[in-house]
Amino acid sequence: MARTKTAPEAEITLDELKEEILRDYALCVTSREASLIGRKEVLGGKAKFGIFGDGKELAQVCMAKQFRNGDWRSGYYRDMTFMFAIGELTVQQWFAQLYAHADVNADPSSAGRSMNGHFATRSLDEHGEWKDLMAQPNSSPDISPTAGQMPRLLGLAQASKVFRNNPALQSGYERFSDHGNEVAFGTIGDASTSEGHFWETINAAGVLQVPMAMSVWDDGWGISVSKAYQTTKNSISKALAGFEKEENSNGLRIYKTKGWDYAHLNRTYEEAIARCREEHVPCLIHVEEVTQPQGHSTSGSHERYKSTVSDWIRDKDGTPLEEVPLLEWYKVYDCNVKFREWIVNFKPGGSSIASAEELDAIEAKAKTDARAAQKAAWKAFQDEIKGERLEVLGLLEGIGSEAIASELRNEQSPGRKEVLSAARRGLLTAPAGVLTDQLREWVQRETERNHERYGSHLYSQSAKSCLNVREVPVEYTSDEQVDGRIIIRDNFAALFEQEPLLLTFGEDTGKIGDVNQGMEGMQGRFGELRVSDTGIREATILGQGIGMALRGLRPVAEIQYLDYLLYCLQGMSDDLATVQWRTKGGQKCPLIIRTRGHRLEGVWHSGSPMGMIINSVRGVVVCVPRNMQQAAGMYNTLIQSDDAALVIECLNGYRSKERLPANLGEFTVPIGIPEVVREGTDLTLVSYGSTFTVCAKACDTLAELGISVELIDARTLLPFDRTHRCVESVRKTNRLLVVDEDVPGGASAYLLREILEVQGGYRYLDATPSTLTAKAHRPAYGSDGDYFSKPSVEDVVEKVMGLVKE
Ligand SMILES: Cc1ncc(C[n+]2csc(CCOP(=O)(O)OP(=O)(O)O)c2C)c(N)n1
Repeated sequence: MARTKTAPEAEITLDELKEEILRDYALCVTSREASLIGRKEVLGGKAKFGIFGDGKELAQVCMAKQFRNGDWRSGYYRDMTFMFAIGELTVQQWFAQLYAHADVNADPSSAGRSMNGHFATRSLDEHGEWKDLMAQPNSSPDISPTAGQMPRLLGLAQASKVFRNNPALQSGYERFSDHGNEVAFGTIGDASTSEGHFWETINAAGVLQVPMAMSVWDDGWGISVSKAYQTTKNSISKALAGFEKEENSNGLRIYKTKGWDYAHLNRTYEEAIARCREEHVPCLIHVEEVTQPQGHSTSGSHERYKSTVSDWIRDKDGTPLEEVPLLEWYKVYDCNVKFREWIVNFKPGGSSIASAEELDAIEAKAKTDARAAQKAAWKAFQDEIKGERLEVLGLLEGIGSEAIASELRNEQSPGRKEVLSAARRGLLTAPAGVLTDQLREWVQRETERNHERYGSHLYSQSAKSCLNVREVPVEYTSDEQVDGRIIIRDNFAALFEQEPLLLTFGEDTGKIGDVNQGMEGMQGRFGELRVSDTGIREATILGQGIGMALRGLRPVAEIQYLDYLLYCLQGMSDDLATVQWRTKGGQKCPLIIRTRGHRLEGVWHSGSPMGMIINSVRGVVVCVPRNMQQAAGMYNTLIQSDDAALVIECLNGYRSKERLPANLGEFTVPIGIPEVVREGTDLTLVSYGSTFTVCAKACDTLAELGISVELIDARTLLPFDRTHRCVESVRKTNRLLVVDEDVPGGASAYLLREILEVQGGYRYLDATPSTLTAKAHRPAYGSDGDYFSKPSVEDVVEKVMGLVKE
């Protein structure tokens, strides 16, 4: 589909105007046809679920006119027309995603991994290297949680501010930014503005003054729940009035327009986006009177809850004329219907730009085009599977599995599941022979292919994967001992010198250099743009990091305490952890999250919920250094890599004395390689983080008691022990204890499974494989509270003695 024109910068001729309007109309009606056919495809059983952009076409076409190469979108599932309009999605590709066609050429957004309506562009080439993002329109990858697109939108917009204002980024970064002239376009449904993420983002954008253009498609409903239950004063623009920018204040510009009013939509977007782009003042465009002709999605029908509701037909001044049932109102205010009326009545220079017949012809063509695109998408999807089915049928018949073969033959439109399931069932009872061997090989080959189709790219697969970073040993030229925080600070200073794209931000990170002074003096040295304070808003601190990393910057987002990571765990889990996977390597997000945790004092300053974290962020590297030298080495590794990572510094380590490395900013700690810190023969003890120090002390006591413990620091939990160093130790000691300060069955259970099951450690055990953890309750306050809540030296000593005696 042809891309719509961007905003006319010069006067255009009447012919050009006519052409543009009719192209817009064609786009609107073609998109509508796709939605109508899409619903039928789902209800007819050819796709699982459908959610469409019908009723929202016109506003999206008008928004798209202001979207330039280099701009970014962070939106939601209604935006199909916008994606068509910016030329980053064809109708056939849209249908391919509806069918879950697991091929990146068919569905470039997600290679069949996301349900329909989840859009993304491709920022990376096939090697995982950045493409020229300024030569293409960009869309960050959509996720389903309502308002989940908001935090990253803030970061996408903030990147423009950083590129515009950081003198070191004015040349050499042309593929990421043109002096910060890029706008980040957000879209959201009116009901989703009820989410905290929306408010947090709007507030932060108002404070930060970044080029963020937020459109609200207001159809008045969130599935079956109307605006009356969602939004104060029934209007998001009214509710946001206090955020409005005044003459000498920060804040947002707020615009109101109607989803069916082509001329007004165009004027509004033209003004709003131009000012947003130029002045870096965020704006909110409240698009009202939007309809939803087919209801929310293919799950259920809206007649159930809308048939008792009515709305007013009004004259052009807004005076109510007639109250009609809502579903009738939808027909009158349908944006495509209204657009058609407008075209017929629009007479620049006294003559119409199109007759009713011309518009009929456009509509007829839209029907044909959409149907052809659907058929082509279905055929491409089915052809691959049909080929696979034929191969399996031949083999099944050859080995005499006639019943399974005929079941597969009779499947109307089989998926890969049916084909592979038939092959595997056939193998269960297959006689030995050449064809059975072929079938087994076929299953094996397809299983590998399907892993590639559905499971690749959880972590970086590029040359910059953190697993490929060269190990550089730490060097010392003196015995100078310093507070741990100095190592962090001076190491970051070295990294900031090396990498102009690096920046950090968080609560108290800027002026005071974080609450533990790990960034002391850094703001003075590197400027407020690179070392900055944020509001208390973890979800959008994370979002700043995600958005900026998607645009090529190297953000380090600081979350003040591990306990408060929960506020942004949703984004870490749903968004950050899945970026590479859900785009099948189309985008990457090399964000480093820096936080501090484990034991200190107080219920909410000493948690170590590592099981919760590692089980929710597969796709993110999780580092649990035992001291600041290790932490610094991990940062040095991660900054060279394009994986997303979380580093948890030890809260009680900033004032502990450590030797000052000589090669700060250079030495690296390998990811996924534990360290045997103390060799021993009686028991293997695996630990990490702050508990590691407790274990080290316990080992001294145990040595005095004649027990020799091999003490291993896991160092990273995701990934864990890639070289199976732990089982090597267990093979020697025949006893295994995992110690941490998570709840019982938390991360310790994960580590036990890794060593016993994945590494096969169960074979070498002479005693119960054990864990020692914190209690199930939260850590109580004070030193006594800590002693009775978390594993102590005595706990470790007694546990080890018990195992050795067993
Ligand atoms: C966090 C979360 N809660 C609930 C849902 C289920 N859900 C999907 S769409 C939707 C309604 C959204 O309404 P609105 O934001 O107005 O967008 P619309 O679909 O009307 O365009 C809900 C509740 C979800 N996807 N995510």
